[in-house]
Amino acid sequence: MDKLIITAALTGAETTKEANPALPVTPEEIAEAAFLCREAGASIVHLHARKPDGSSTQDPGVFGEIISGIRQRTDVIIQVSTGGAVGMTPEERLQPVQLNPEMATLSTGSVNFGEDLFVNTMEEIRTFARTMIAKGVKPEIEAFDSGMVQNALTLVKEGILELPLHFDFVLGVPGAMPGTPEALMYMRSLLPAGCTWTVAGIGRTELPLGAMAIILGGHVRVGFEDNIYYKRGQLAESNAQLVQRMVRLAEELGREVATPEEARKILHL
Ligand code: KMH
Ligand code: ZN
Repeated sequence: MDKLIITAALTGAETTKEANPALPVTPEEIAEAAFLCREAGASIVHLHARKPDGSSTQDPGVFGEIISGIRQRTDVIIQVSTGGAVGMTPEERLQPVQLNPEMATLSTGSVNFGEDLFVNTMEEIRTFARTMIAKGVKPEIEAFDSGMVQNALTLVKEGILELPLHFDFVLGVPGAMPGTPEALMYMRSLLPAGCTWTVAGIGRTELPLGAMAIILGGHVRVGFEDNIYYKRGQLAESNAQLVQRMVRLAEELGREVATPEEARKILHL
């Protein structure tokens, strides 16, 4: 079994400081959180950016500040979001890919997102994928529902993407695939041989789905984008605290944790 790749989703687009005061929001806070998560055992950081007022932005200037702050501190793999926040235009969302990060997310379908809609038409998905491939940026397929796996495989048939792909099953978003063991097993069953996958369980599903992924040979995403609690009624103190818990679980279950260099090999970066 490959070593475990832990991704830290540090900020997200939706989480607020009001909900968890430890949320990193400024470029300096995000870079420091990335460093601490790397120290704790994360090999990838998934990045969103915020304006000074805390609202979500895909401004490449702000992403550039975050990325240079991280690069000054550590060798962690940088993955930018192209999901951004609901309501942003595709052009707006794609901007951080211009900074040549090692990875970027690629959402391969549309989905209800609580009260909102997260829209990704097939033509938009193709444009995002072509842009990433042209720049040598490794896409991580964000699959909020099973049809999104099928859409990614359609792009493989069309010759736009190549196997093996790397997937992130985002489970437990209200309106999308639930964060249950059955849902994870089903999503995994859809993948062609050789593909890699990680799981981002939303809210209280982060911990049990992470434990499943450790056992099944998948990888794990944790962090304030997906979950702000350490346990019921107790806020997490930091993203690194959530990473540390996954490292401890992996150790107990006999799965070694990957360094960024090892993660690059596993993901063919
Ligand atoms: N904020 C969500 C609407 C991604 O980062 O690629 C989309 C998202 C996915 O967070
Ligand atoms: Zn995200």
